[in-house]
Amino acid sequence: MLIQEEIEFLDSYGYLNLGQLLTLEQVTQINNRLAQLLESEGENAGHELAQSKYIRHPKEEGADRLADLVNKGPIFDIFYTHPRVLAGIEAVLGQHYKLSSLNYRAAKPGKGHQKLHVDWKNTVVDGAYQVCNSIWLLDDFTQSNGSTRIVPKTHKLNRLPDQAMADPNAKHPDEIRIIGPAGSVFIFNSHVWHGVPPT
Ligand SMILES: O=C(O)CCC(=O)C(=O)O
Repeated sequence: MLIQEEIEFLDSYGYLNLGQLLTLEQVTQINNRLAQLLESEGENAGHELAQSKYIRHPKEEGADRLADLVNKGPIFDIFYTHPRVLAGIEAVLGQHYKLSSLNYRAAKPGKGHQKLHVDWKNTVVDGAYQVCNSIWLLDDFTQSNGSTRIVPKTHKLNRLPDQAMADPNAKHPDEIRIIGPAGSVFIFNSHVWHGVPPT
């Protein structure tokens, strides 16, 4: 489901653009369901994140969040069953892995800034990666609308942004943005430095 060049790119750079895996009709249906959930969950939206044993996210003023989407409708099944996504995850983690969580995050205009970070508590040695993300673009990600930033190749550095940078909130000279039309999907190794730029 991934060609050799894609596997090699993911290994070298720490991310991979899988292309548009959702039609615009699917994107609209998914966004409609997310809007319903945001409305019905109100102040409680995303509360499961605070309960998770693995990821503890405080409530964020600058971003809308929903969590536990695995249990909130079959429309979300594609996010963790698409064969190209599973092939990307397997390329990073090997054959034995499990789903940790399926969440929604939408930075509000001008907000949602995150310092460069990784989604694991420490560095890993010899490519023994512990976590891998897929990120599904539910609107167009552009250079200027709060798209995710990543610093390619940093998953192999054996240093965390907090250790290596004077200010992990600052722009990194090698950072790139994940950009693409709605419906696009990226895999990124969660040990690659990533975050959301100041806007
Ligand atoms: O929303 C994004 O673009 C990145 C989110 C992220 O890295 C996180 O919540 O750990």
